[in-house]
Amino acid sequence: MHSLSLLALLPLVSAHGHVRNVLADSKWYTGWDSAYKYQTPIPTTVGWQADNLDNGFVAPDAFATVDIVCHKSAKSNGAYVTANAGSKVTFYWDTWPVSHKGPVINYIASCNGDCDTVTPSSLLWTKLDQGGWISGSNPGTWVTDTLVSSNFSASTTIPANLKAGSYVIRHEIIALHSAGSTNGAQAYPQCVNFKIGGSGTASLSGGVAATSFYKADDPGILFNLYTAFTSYTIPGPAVGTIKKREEREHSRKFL
Ligand SMILES: *[C@@H]1O[C@H](CO)[C@@H](O)[C@H](O)[C@H]1NC(C)=O
Ligand SMILES: [Cu+2]
Repeated sequence: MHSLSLLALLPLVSAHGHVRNVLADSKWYTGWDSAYKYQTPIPTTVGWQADNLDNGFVAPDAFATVDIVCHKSAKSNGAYVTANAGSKVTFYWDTWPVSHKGPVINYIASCNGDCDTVTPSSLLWTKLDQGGWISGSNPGTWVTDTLVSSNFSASTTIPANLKAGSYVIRHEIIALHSAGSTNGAQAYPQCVNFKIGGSGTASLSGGVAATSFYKADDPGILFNLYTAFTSYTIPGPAVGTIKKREEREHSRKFL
């Protein structure tokens, strides 16, 4: 692509948001910005790169494809956040439109080795935590409003006794402003590499492929914000459990 058409793309790029920074254990890391695609070489970042040049979304008709894992044509981009089990991690978007209300969800998967060589479709995910509807309706107050009023940030906590190793956290906003129509929901996933330290002994179990997270007609995917409602069902698997090495027959909620 030559530079003239690049310039033409720039106004589009500012319309939505991307995970610009990640903060963990008091250290800042660079997330991902589609503008990096045009730098030679592409700078290494903790955020996975993807071909979402307009900061765009994955639509429900692609929820069963590899695009939903870490976004379109995603791949690990060379760097890792270094954090200990039990640490808080904060994802900073550069901006987020207030109209794009919906759930914010975090998942984690083990790379079983080097995250840089892992294929997205091989990752098995455990849901770490989730937030969605807070109050009101039509459209109501949502965790995305909290994200906007918190300097476009949202946090998660690495499970305290997770064993050390390389992991990917998949941070995601699902925008519902058009979700009253079939194929109208918008998933904005961003994968981030972690080298998790500490002396934890627990491993993830029961993880699922991202291609099985959501269906186009899930109640939390096909959902009309612009009507009166009193509840909202966050889509995807239940918040996960991890198993302690010493007592594999028991499992424990993360939070
Ligand atoms: C807001 O977030 C950005 C990172 O996206 C950070 O550089 C900045 O310091 C934050 N501002 C405040 C007031 O915390
Ligand atoms: Cu939009």
